Amino acid sequence: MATMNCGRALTAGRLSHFIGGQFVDGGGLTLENINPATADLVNVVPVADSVVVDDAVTAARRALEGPWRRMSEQERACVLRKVADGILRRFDEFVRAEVLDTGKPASLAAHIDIPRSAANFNSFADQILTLSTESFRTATPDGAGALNYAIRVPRGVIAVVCPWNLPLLLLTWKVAPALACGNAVVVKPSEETPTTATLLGEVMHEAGVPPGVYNVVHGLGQDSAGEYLTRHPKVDGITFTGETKTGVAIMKAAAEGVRPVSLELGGKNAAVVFADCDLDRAIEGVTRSVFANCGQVCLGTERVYVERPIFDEFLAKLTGAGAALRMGDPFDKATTMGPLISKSHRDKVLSYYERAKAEGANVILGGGMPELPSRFNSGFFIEPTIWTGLREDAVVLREEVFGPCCHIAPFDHEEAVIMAANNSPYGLATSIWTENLARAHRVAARIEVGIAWVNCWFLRDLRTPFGGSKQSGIGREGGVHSMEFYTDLRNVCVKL
Ligand code: NAD
Ligand code: 6OD
Repeated sequence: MATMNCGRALTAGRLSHFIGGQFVDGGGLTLENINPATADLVNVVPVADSVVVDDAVTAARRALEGPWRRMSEQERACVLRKVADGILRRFDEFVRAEVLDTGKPASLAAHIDIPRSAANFNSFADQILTLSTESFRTATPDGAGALNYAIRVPRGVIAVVCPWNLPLLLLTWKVAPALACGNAVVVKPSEETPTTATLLGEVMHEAGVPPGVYNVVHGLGQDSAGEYLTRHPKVDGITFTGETKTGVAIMKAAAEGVRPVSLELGGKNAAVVFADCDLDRAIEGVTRSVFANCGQVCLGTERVYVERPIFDEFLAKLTGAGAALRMGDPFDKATTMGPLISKSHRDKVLSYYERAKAEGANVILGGGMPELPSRFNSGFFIEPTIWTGLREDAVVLREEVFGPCCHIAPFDHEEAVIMAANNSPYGLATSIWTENLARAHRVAARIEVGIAWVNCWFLRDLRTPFGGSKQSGIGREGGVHSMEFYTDLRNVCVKL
């Protein structure tokens, strides 16, 4: 049990790194953490240079020689449950920190981000206790035989590099199984959303996670903390969630030293709505999949295909649902959509809004920036947007926008819509809306994705395989698949 005072995550508007069980400053440079709803400064954040990153990796390596390695799976599971309890005990503090960093409605953070982060620790605590390995009796010429059995050993030091859209949820999705398996981690949260990862350091300390097992370094990606971490030769495995082009850079870094990678990358997900669907349910689900988190969900829908007989009605209802979204103060219960994460991301999304018009789209809803009360007028809000009429090869239909927008097209035949859905370099997720069970199974098996939802969206069971096909990623996490990534299998062969 760690008993030293570890300090505080945040002192006088300045966040710290968390290294070897202590909150530390360092690196010289700083970055400003901005509230996207108001453009106000939230905190100043130190940027780790290569020395600071090396300190964190060294602390993690040292931790692997200490009490953490000697703990049984039961003891580790117990510590993880205390981490989950610690997050829930400080629930409001975590919600507030996530809202200030992302601008998302507090109702969303309280419903999804923070409870799911605690659930990640409880789920992987359960899973480590039920993990089994294989064994074989092997015949030998002397007749006595041999026994082969496999054991799982922690990989070692895991680099965890995270995006900004679901900061604590996606971080804990990787940290919880990594720790359950007995590894030590160095986390590089997104430069846009550094706070909850840092606060989690306090919770880890309170829960008795030994110093050095959980480390956090802040900074940017390329030529900064992210790259120093993923290139560090003493890192044994890298797990990353973010853009596909960053995944390519990280995979190259991992090649040096032949380190394993798990990559959860971008998407350009299609929703397929058949005329026999439960329309109200489909509208509710597609509205969430297009607009939730201001469209900044990797699993979100940017291409909607609707069978022709219900196309007009579907379009009218989805447009109505998009128009009913309320932007503004994230702490106001009436607010249902927050801003985009940053000015530069809004510029990028607006450039796609312009591109859609240039490519001949009919703008059915939105297409620009909203007028909001003065306090939020400097925030990075953007209008929910719906287009029709684009050709399948339009840039806006090929590239991930990562904003609250979608294109809706009619279709006439099942085969044609499967081809359209698969006509993408990405393959992360799809949602299929139909009351015809045989068709649901048939289409789900044909769309080239890691996750196919039928009559639902973002319904998660943490034991199931999660990840992307094609350029949406490599590997699967979740349940036993996480355990496979975060452990090395060692076969023991005993001659009897
Ligand atoms: P990003 O790739 O720009 O950044 C993610 C993280 O990588 C950040 O911490 C960043 O600092 C770091 N980074 C950037 N360049 C790096 C480099 N060269 N070396 C090491 N680290 C580097 O992604 P983002 O903008 O934060 O997130 C949005 C993207 O993430 C979207 O494409 C979205 O689809 C994707 N995403 C995917 C999933 C999934 O599960 N498949 C989940 C969430 C988000
Ligand atoms: O639910 C999850 O486990 C998960 N990784 C969600 C990813 C969401 C992407 O934005």
